[in-house]
Amino acid sequence: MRASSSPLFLHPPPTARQRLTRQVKQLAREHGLTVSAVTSAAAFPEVLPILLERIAAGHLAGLDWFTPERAAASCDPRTLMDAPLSILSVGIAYWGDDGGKPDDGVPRGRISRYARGVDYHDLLPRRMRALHAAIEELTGAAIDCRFLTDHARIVDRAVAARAGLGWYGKHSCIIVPGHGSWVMLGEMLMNLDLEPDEPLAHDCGRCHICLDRCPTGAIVAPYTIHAPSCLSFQTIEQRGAIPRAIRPRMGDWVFGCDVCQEVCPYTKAAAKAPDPEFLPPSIEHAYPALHGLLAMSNRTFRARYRGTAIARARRSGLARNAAVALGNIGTEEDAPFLGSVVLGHDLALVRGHAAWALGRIGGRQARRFLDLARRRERDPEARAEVEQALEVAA
Ligand code: B12
Ligand code: SF4
Ligand code: SF4
Repeated sequence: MRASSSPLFLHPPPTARQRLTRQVKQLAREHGLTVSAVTSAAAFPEVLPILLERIAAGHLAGLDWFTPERAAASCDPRTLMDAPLSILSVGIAYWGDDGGKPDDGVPRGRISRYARGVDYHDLLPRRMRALHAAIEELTGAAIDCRFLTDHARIVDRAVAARAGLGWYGKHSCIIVPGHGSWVMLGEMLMNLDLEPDEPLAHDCGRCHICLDRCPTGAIVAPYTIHAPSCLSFQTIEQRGAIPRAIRPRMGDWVFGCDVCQEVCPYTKAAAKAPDPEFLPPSIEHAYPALHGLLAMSNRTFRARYRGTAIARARRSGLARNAAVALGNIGTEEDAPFLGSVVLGHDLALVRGHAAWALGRIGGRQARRFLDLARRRERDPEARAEVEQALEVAA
């Protein structure tokens, strides 16, 4: 018998590094990290030209921290730690059945699924830290580690793609086998030598559904997002007025946008097993009443949304978004409420967007409130909104 046909030869025993890597991944699952995969801590030289080209083309305009210098640093993990050896790319999955928007006659907005529960900026590092302690216990050694998620110093998706945690969809999100793109990503950069995984050989083929269905055409080409057109940017990062051309396309989104992910065929195959900490504690964290968002005090805002990613939009941003959403889905019945916002809200940004909403809804009552606001409004931008709304109000 030839040596090569021996079962021992075909299945060599795992090396110590492979055994350790398997144990680390098992520990990751036990610590609430749905998926994990390993890549080396080498630089990402192929990513830098893409980032620089996107900055130069204006696709990242408005994200002021996204400078060429930051982009360069984010492509080299060695700027974060002396002699790192491996990156453990991790993710928490959050797709599930949410029952849909309630049909209760209340005009309600829509919040992106990733933001409905505990803020992932807190959740991922908390679980990664617990995993780190478990790895130190396992190895009996102190391990240098940086915990990263949504950090300007690393490109989360590039790490996940090289580690084979998932692959790039044309909507530019990482699609993770069995979970679709509904996975929030993080990394542990460590001076621990783990066995790297291979990137996945998978792509979207001829599908282009997400490009066709994006409400604003923000996916300007496969794998290319024009951030200023993306509803996620406008509803979360934008601090001033939302461009008028984008407002009608927002529909009922008041925080983020999930459309390109929802329409993706891989979502149908995604496990409906959201991590419990991603679940909304109340309907106001998933489908909030728009009148409530517009009437909200700072104190209510903090009490309701502290500890969630929604807090990033601030009360001003969320109320502004609610005004736009009410303009899109509201009826003449909402005119008196919007009128009270136009005449009485403490923030000019919100008064201006409520004026836009009244103009879009139109009708006799809407025009009456806008006329009154034209006489009373002192803020120049809000006043300009009122005047433009009067021009379009039918
Ligand atoms: C800036 C940013 C945004 C911006 C810009 C989005 C963008 N696409 O760049 C805005 C505010 C618009 C945004 C929106 C969203 N974001 Co965001 N965002 C980031 C952030 C901070 C940086 C992303 C970045 O580097 N962009 C620069 C561009 C150039 O990178 P990119 O679009 O990913 O492009 C890559 C691919 O296109 C690929 N590529 C280019 N050409 C080609 C060609 C081929 C053939 C292939 C295969 C690949 C490929 O290479 C590029 C570099 O990796 C990351 C966190 C982080 N630190 O990494 C989160 C992150 C990307 N966002 C995330 C999420 C969840 C979202 C939203 C879904 C939120 C929502 N529901 O509203 C939307 C999705 C919008 C979309 N379709 O991308 C997750 C994505 C998780 C995942 N599974 O992919 C991240 C990773 C945060 C996290 N830690 O989980 N986001
Ligand atoms: S998040 Fe919404 S607006 Fe942004 S690219 Fe996806 S579908 Fe378009
Ligand atoms: S919708 Fe189609 S093109 Fe877009 S990410 Fe999903 S599979 Fe790829």
